[in-house]
Amino acid sequence: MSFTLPKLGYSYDSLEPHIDAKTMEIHHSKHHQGYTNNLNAAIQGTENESKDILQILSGLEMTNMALRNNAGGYYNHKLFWEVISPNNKGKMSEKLNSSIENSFGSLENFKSDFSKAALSRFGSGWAWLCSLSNGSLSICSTANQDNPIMPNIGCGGFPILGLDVWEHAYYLNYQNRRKDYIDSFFSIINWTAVSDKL
Ligand code: MN3
Repeated sequence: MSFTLPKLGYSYDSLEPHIDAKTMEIHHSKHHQGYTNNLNAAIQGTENESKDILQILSGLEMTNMALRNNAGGYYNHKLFWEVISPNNKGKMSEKLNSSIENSFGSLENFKSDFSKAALSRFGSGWAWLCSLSNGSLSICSTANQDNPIMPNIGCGGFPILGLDVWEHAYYLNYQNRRKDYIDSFFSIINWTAVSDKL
């Protein structure tokens, strides 16, 4: 199959002041479009052409860097756009709320642990909230465009929330202040969408 850049459910300027319009425009129309184009080029003429993105990621040959980087980049950004929305749109389900409390003690503890994972990622990468097969949730971080679906990444479970901490995600507005960007992220999480992924 051929992958296409997902449309956003909101305008580029609607996440301000948390994420500025220019960053959103470049991030979506240039970066994500680039990963999408390069993913299509990487699967062309290979067995991966007939697979969906989850099949590609879970069966990934990790030494295939073009596919690893661009399948990851395509999937990670698609998830990212889905789990943010203007002004905390949406409501956390009872199930997600109790999973967070059971797994982390409280919503505040979850935010603190997630922030640490995002802040301590050296260089470029992502912080994840993952749903484990035993019903609990866990937080982890991956480098570059890796994600928890890839084999043996040391970050188990299925991602239901992801935060992009590449500098291209925040540098225009926040420069080196990654912590401020992370704090702001909690104001634009679409909890309905995250709940639906659990
Ligand atoms: Mn990005």
